[in-house]
Amino acid sequence: MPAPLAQAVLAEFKQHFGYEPMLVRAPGRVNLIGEHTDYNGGYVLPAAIDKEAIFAVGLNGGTEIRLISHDLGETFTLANVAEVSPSETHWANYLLGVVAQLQERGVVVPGFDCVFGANIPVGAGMSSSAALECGLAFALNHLLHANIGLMELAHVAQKAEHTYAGVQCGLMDQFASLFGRAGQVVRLDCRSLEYAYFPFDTTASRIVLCNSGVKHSLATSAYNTRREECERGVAVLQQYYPAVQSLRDATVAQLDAHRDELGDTVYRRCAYVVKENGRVETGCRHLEAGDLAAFGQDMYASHAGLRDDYEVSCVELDALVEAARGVPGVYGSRMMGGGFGGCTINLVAPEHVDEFIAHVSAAYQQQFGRVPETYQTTIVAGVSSLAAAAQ
Ligand code: GAF
Repeated sequence: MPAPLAQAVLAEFKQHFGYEPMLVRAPGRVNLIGEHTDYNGGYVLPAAIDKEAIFAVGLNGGTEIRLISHDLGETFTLANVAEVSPSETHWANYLLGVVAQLQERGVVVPGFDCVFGANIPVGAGMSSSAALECGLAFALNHLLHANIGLMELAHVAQKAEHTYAGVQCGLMDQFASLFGRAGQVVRLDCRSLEYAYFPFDTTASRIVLCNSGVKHSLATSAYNTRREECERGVAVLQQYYPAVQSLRDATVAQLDAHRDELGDTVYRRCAYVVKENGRVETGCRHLEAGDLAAFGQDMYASHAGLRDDYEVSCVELDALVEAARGVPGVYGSRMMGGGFGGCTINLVAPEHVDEFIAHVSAAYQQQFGRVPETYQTTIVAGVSSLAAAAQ
């Protein structure tokens, strides 16, 4: 039997549209380390998790797009799929952007119906938007026999985010949602697009997320500004080091040599990215060696850089990281995702998880007057269809 969310989404589809759809699940993601490195040609270390979006999708034989958000109880209709364009309906844009990207690649998209629901907290840095994009892209690719490979589907979803949601994101979130593997984290080289899976040993550590519950309205513009600052840094370095194509190629020594020309802000942004990229490489070695204590130190260093140099943290996230530090069994803690709110990711020894949650919740409540939501996550497979037999 599919999970309750899938059953509810399927039932709503059949009730509204009266035929059998394809059912697809698309997970959110965590990122162990490597934040804001993806759009700098660097490395990331994400995994798909057991928070997911569920889609029921079917071709309706006409030209209409009919979308229903199960969670919001809202509908969106477009009379002619050939006239797709950004909408005032915020949530619809993640889906319409995917249609537009498929069309740009020459796929003829006919009318279709879609009901979707998700248990990925929105704005929590767990990639709810990437799950929406990837789930629909996967479903339409299948239903239309478009034969677009998974990596290209990740680009379809990423471009949908750029063009219809206005976030100039990297590829990490869409890649993780599509390429996740149960029980494994995956290191992606965001330049070459080569990737390698690493087992994540849940007997040694659990991944616990603590949600600050904060969503800053300026997050999108600040994200895009960070990207521009990194590009400005690269433009300065390229005058002296033509081999520097992105910050992935730069060194701290090069940045130091041109600090005045870069200016303080751009210097700090770039220095953070260069160091964070190095942390993904050393972090993978620590994970392979089973040295969680060393990996955890990289996580704390990552958070400090995101807070002080990249300036994408906030007091609530800083407080959650500080509350985690020193709790027995906690290896490391840092903010996760784009920042300006959302979750911290914490690696915690299994036998200490309850104590950790109790401690951090009490500390957060004392400081901010509310208990943070916490999630013990499991690493799952990437986007897939739910077998017809299970429907
Ligand atoms: C967001 C973006 F969508 C990702 O591409 C990535 O840049 C991340 O922020 C920061 O690492 O999730």
